[in-house]
Amino acid sequence: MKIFRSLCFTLFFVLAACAQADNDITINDAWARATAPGQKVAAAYMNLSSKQGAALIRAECDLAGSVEIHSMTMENDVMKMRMLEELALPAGKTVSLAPGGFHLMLFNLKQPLDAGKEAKFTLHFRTDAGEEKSIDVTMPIKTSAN
Ligand SMILES: [Cu+2]
Repeated sequence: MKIFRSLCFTLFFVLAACAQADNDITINDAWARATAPGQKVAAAYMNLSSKQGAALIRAECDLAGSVEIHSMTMENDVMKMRMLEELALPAGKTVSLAPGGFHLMLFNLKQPLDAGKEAKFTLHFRTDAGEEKSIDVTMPIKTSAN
C-alpha cells in the first residue's frame, strides 16, 4: 500500500510537470494580414505570453520561404523595421505583436495570402532555462485584426 501510494505521487508529479511544460507558452489572437495584389511580403501578429522567462527565437510559415522577427519604431518621423535575433518574453507578461510594432515578416511568399484562408506557422521558443520548444499555430488570414 505504501509503495502504491508513492507510485501514485510520482506519477502525479510527472503528469503535473508535463502539463506545466505544455501550458508554459500561450499564443492568442494570432492572424496574418492578407496581401494586396503583387505584394511580395506579408506580416503576422499575435499576443505571446510565457509563465517563465523565454524568447521567440525563430518561426516558419508554410506559405513563405522565410520568416523574420521584426520590430517597428519611429525614428525622425520615419518608420523603421529591424530584424531581431529573438523576441524576449518576460515571465508572466504579454508581449504583443501588432501593426506598428513587433511582427513576424514573411518573405518569398509561395502564394498570395487570401483573406478567409489560413496559414500554418511553427514558432520556436527557448526558455531562460535553456529548453527549446516548438508550437504549431494555424492563423486565419484577415485584412485587419477584427
Ligand atoms: Cu517587418
